[in-house]
Amino acid sequence: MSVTWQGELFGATEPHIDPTFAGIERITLTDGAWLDHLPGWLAGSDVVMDELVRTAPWKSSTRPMYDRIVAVPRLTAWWTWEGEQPAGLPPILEEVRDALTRRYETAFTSCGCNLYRDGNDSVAWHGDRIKRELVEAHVAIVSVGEPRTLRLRPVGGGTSLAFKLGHGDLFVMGGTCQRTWQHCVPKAARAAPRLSITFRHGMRDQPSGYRSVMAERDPHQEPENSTVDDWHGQEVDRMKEQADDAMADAGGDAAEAEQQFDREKKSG
Ligand SMILES: O=C(O)CCC(=O)C(=O)O
Repeated sequence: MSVTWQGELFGATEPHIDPTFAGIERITLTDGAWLDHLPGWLAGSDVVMDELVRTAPWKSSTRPMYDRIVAVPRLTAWWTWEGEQPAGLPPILEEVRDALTRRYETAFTSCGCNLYRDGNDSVAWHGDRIKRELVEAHVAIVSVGEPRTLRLRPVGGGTSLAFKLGHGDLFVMGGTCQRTWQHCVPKAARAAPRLSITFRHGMRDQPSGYRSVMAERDPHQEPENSTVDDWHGQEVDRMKEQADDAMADAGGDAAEAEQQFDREKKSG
């Protein structure tokens, strides 16, 4: 795959992290949600970006939306830990996972990567699917490459927050964040490649004594876990959310929603 991007000087050193998380900032949101933000936590992030761009098992997907098939606007790659270190994962990401597991007392069991090739790539407003299982969850994102804006907004409306994430920044969404807030990476008029590396945990994989509180289950819903199917399920959810957002903006008119979706894709 050919993705052209230019790293920064500091990003080209041997990849390493600070296991003490010195300087991490906790931001308390409403309704029991919080964020942890540590800029530049992963040093040598350009090396990691370069390796992942070249070697990760990138997938490009399509999804049905209304009566059309649309491309998912980014590339994705996915690893899970099933007893052993997943094949092909850069060793530094195993270190990242171990450090996060210790700090958040959470057994992170999957690593999902999104590659935003340019400003046309994006992810729509959503809360991660783990919200259906757990009232509280940790979703830890390490961003490499050129910073892109990640926005958050409370479910049900309110002022949104914006963070520019790239070059080894760590960003952890915790507490009720996946249930009470939504996040997205909007399209941008111009953007160099960025890659987000997200560590998630599944409910069944938690050690005994894990502190999270289980959500009340909807009896009509299938049990879920962080699996490849779950990842694809999330994609379907996001496309639906994207379609719903466009529909709401278009006053419920499906044809107008589709046109708006096309306009957004074109204008970036
Ligand atoms: O790229 C990011 O920072 C956000 C990724 C994301 O929201 C997701 O994969 O669910």
